[in-house]
Amino acid sequence: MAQFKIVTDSSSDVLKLDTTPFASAPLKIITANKEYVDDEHLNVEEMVNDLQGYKGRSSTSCPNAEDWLQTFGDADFVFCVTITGTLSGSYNSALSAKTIYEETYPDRKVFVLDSKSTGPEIALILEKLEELISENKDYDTICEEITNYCQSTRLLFMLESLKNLANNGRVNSLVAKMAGILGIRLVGKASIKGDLEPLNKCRGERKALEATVENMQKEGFGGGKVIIAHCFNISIANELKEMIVSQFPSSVIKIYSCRGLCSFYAEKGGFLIGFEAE
Ligand code: X90
Repeated sequence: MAQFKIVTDSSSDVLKLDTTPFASAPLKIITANKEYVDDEHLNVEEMVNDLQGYKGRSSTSCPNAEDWLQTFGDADFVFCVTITGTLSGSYNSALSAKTIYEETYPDRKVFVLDSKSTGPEIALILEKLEELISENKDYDTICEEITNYCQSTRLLFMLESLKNLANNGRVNSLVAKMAGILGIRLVGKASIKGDLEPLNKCRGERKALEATVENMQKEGFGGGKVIIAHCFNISIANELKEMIVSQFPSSVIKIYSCRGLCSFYAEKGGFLIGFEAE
């Protein structure tokens, strides 16, 4: 039996880890025609293209306790990181699963962490967990250190449309409208509370990128780890990377493309950026 296991939901965009047993609980994206399961089999490009031409209702659903229990499997200690509990029921389901698991196996423990975020900020947290485990730290120490680490990570995002967020009641419609104007991009952050906090309305991509880098600095970025997740906008992700490197040569930057859940909400052209603050 594995001693440690790391689990998360598909909002993290992470499908595998290098050195630690790992599982991910998929969220689902639902339209009147189709249900997309956000696991490793999902064809994200096809989903995003389907959705672009789709005019009907669409929604998402989070893992339930049973889904989470399946990811826990057989491990002495499970670290479970969820999408923000402020906008999703995933965190509460994970807590129910923890209760059931610990009652069933009194010797095992599950640490459930509400990331208050999504995507690349969760990815940073998972990388850190893997690092702490590989350093042979014990369960309690890892719980404490990962809780501290979360205080130092941040998430910013740039969105061209907030249609899906607004239609599903995840932002108020006023915020959604200002990003709906052609050519306006909304730059914002994951708030301390774990919801969307608008920061700047920018005309054009260039302005949005400049605002993003300025906000990173304001948030205390000094050249640490950065992960950029984009929804079919690799050129803007590369441009952002270059701007960051030129101002902070010590930064270590990764780029990847969003999986299903983040693609659904960030929409085509958008990006999310997770980073370490000082
Ligand atoms: O439970 C569910 O159905 C999932 C609901 C998720 C709602 C929010 C997803 C946001 C995805 C959009 C930009 C970043 C926002 C960060 C806020 C913490 C990405």
